[in-house]
Amino acid sequence: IDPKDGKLIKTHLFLAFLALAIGGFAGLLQVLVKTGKVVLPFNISYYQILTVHGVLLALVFTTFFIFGFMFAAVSRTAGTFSKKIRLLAWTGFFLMLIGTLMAAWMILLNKATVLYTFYAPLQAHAIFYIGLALFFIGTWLEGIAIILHYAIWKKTHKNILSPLLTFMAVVNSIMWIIASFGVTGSIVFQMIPWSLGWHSTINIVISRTLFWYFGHPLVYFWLLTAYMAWYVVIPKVIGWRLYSDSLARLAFLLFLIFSIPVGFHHQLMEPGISHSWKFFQVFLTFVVIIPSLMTAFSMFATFESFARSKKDAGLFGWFKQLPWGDARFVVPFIGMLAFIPGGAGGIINASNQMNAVVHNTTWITGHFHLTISTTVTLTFFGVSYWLIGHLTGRILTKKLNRLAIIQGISWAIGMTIMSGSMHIAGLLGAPRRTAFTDYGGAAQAKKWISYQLAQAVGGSILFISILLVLFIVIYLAFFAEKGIQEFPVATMDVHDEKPLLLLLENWLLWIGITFFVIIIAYAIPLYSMIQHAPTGSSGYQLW
Ligand code: HAS
Repeated sequence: IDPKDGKLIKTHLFLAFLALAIGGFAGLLQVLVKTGKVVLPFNISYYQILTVHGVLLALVFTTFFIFGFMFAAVSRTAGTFSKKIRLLAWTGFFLMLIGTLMAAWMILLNKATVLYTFYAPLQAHAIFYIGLALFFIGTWLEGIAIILHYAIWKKTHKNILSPLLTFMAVVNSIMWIIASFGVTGSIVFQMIPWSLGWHSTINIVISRTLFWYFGHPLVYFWLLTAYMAWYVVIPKVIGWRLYSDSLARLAFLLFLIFSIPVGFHHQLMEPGISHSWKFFQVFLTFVVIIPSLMTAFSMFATFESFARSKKDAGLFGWFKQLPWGDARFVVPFIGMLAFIPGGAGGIINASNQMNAVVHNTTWITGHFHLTISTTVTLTFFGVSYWLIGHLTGRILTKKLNRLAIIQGISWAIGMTIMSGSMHIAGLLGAPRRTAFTDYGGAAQAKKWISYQLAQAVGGSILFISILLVLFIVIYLAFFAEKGIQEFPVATMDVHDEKPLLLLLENWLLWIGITFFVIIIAYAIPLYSMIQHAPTGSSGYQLW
């Protein structure tokens, strides 16, 4: 990677890890407070710390890391950015930074204790919302930089299939831009006027709907970045090739189409949306599971075909052939394993009747600590263990590699304890997003206490694991042995590209279908929400 692109990427990663450090510490405080044995000093509220934790980890850590990694992937596979594209990306970066600082300032002053979902009726200071709007506009500029770079590449490489990593980054950027229009619309047209006092009421169901229109593709924005590494980087790390280029592209296109029109599965328990539209979006949710199953198939096929090419060792013996001593493989692999129960939990959540049991309980918190905080996050850590060295000209030495494996294993142990107890307590009815309380000595609440203690044990192990990550990352950036660290990219021979090219890079077709499905899933329900705005609202229906 050209050092000029490298600087852009390193700055993104630096901010991501800074957010991880602070957000991780807030997480530790939370699990301790939840035991009922620790009280926060200086009147700091549990919900303020929860907001810091959620915003920094779910929004700031992920977004800066993802754009950093996508820039790296595109620069590595489609060539160095032009000056103009780099300028666009830097402009986006600074907007994101200013927006983050504005939001953080309000959260620290306790004027934006609205959790990471920030939807009405919780209200924050207007500066928080303006900061968020700037943040999203910044991400659009970064996404557009990726798409433009791809378009320029296409002009000079007519009739050639684009590099797979670049293609994936383009799909992820398009999905992000289309999805974040929803939440940015709500911030600009609902939240900012409302927080400035221009309107005294707000249409809550619309604000939540626009949030979840964005909120579910947000989780796939995280996941697809991990999938980029699974499909393209991991096969090379283990010394093998891509299993199937076209399968990977098709999976990504299916995510583009089906990630967005599924937000109602977060609102199954809410009034104001008719059953039939909820049913339709639940159906689409089950469709979007398919590309994940395709990914699982592709990963198994990659591992097995590689291992069997070395030595045919029976039904399961081939498993031993995988590089169990290489952190670049082991750490993301633990993430893949976590996605088996994590994905199964998602399927439970999406099933209407079972959602009634688990909604708003700590089961959900357990679900997303398996998916985003293990599957995705461990993949990001695994990527950092070679990407940072690649950018700084330093190598993952044997000792660092061993430490990185210990980090991955300690994460797995901490998360099994923490997320496991969240799942069980959730099934016993423990509500999510609540500070410690014994509900006036209620018998049911007593059953949750031992699980809350277990969460503190798991959470403390996870915090130690975060310290290990930070140590490895800082060491790789400044102190590790100098040398060339590979950026692994697996390829395969694609013999007849023409038909694939015509179909898979036909953006008009795929984006057209995406909008078509979105309009079917959302147009009528949104119209009905506007039409049936509660009486007493200002008459503008959005408020
Ligand atoms: Fe989810 C709530 C449904 C996936 C994140 N989810 C959340 C929230 C977050 C989140 C953050 O339907 C909470 C939001 C909030 O604050 O309220 N989720 C699903 C479904 C899936 C799913 C159907 N979620 C994710 C992913 C996330 C994520 C991915 C982050 C990255 N989720 C829901 C629902 C709710 C929800 C409801 C709302 C609940 C409520 O009531 O509030 C699916 O995408 C899952 C499909 C996945 C699979 C697994 C495939 C397995 C693979 C691994 C292969 C392993 C290998 C290893 C190769 C079917 C690909 C080899 C192994 C060997 C053994 C050798």
